[in-house]
Amino acid sequence: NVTLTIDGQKVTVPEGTTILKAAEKAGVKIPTLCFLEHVGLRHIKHDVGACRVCVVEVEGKKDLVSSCNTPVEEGMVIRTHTPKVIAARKLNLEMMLSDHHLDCPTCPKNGICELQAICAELNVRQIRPQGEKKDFPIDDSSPSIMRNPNKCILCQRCITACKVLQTVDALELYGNGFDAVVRPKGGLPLIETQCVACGQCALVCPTAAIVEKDDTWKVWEAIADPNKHVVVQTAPATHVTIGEAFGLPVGTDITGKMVAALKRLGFDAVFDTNWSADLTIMEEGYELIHRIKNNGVLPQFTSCSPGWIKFVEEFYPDLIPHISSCKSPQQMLGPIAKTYYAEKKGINPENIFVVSIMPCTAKKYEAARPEMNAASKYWNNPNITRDVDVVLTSRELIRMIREAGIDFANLPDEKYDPIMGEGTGAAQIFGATGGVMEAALRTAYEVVTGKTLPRLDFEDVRGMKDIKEASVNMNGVTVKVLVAHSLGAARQLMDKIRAGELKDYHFIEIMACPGGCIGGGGQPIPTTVEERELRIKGIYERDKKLPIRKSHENPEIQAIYKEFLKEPLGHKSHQLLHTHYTP
Ligand code: HC0
Repeated sequence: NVTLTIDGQKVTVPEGTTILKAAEKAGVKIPTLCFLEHVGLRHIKHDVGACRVCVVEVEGKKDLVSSCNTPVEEGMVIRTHTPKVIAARKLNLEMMLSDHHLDCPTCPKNGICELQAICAELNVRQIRPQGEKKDFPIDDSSPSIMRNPNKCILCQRCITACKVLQTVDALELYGNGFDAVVRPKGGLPLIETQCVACGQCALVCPTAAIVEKDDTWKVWEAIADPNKHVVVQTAPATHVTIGEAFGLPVGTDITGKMVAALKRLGFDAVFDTNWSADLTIMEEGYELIHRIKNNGVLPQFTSCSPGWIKFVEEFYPDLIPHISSCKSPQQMLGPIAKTYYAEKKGINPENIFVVSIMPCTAKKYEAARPEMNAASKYWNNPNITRDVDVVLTSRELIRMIREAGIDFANLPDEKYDPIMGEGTGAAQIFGATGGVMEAALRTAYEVVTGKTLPRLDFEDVRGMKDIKEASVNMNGVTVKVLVAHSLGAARQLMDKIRAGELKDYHFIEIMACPGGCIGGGGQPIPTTVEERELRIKGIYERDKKLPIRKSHENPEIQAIYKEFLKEPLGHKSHQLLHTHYTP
């Protein structure tokens, strides 16, 4: 242990502790800007000491030191708010502001900008170094993410998220001094790099240098168009996250309020991606059983997380045959709205406009993939638009609710519309890491054995551990499964499979984002480890309280098979619900 003095208080901490953490223990708050204790997962830290907002004075040292990455020493005497320290912090912030575009009122991060907040906290009242403003071009090449390098403060959190957490490594720090910038590797537009559109960079960016693409205007226009029948679907993870932005505790189940808000915004029908998550379980479960019985390629990988799909395409194209042919629930609901629903309601599918509310930036990219136009092909009608017309992230929906002046927290609970509105507990848990696997096991077990599961909760696949595993005996066959979240964890499994290991596993669930979709790149900011854990708790609580908790027992899923699809993996399923990827 090491004992030191911080602002006159003695504190003893383990060797290797940073000054910042020691101060925290002494009850002293040192301000930070670029520092992040955890990027996505508890074991990934970001402490490059770039912003120098956390500087402190160490007795006997001439220069100030950054507290986030300087370890304590025995007998150190530290002062955290001397005039020298206060002046240095202000000057460091002023330097950052001197070349920053100060268009705060119209900035997409207005109100949730960490640079704005720290300037308020540290009482910055002037910008003495008057510099030239940065003049980098804005990069809007990606359907998911907007880069405005003029807002970059070089904290490099995005680089850690991309390189260490996701192992995608699409970003780099380039140049020096005034010309320094974080940019896509090689200076390419983002769309031309290996970026998988997961948006974890946008979650950690303190300013608006990286944000989601804003598609809200397209939705306002569609709603106002009297010729359009605008339907909306809500992803599992949004059920427990939208409320945060309106002052409700993190993880609160706001399902009923979200439906009420969407109806007030003017959507013609409000559906639940939980419904199509149940549909996915039917198709994916039967696909797994088919692969096991027919010596198909195993282990089968889940296919619902589009960042993960892009990751396989970019880095492991040889493993593409392992990916389930099922489209994601988002991409199942789209074509079903423009076929089954259109027929049932007697609406011309050309006039149906499908909007998704997703926790995910990559879902925008997924909806834009060229093959995602099954309804148009089904009807052989080029006037039918894409299966999913617009994807909004949770943050964009929050903005629309605010724009419309809806008092979200005080809304009554309202119900989804019939036909595609019923979702089970199994579908609800899709939003948390391990949830797709658990939902699949609940159904596969009962389909294969013909017996009722004695206990629905598969605890082994739950929680924030990077890689989880479980095995379940089904009629004498031990089905072995693995679950990983974050692409760094996925990479560990993929390397093993490529090396010929993990051959005795049957099914692997991968979610690109830490914690699963509750930690998606489009979720409310902040999304830290703490928010992720509370949202996961909210997901499982909602599962517990739902009357139906197994996908195959969803009456609206039973109805679509009876009336339209006929059977899982049948002809119509192949036309509308399955896809394939080419290496
Ligand atoms: Fe997810 Fe999904 S669960 S990827 O994590 O499968 O985004 O929430 O909507 O599509 O359902 C995200 C969340 C979805 C899909 C579902 C899957």
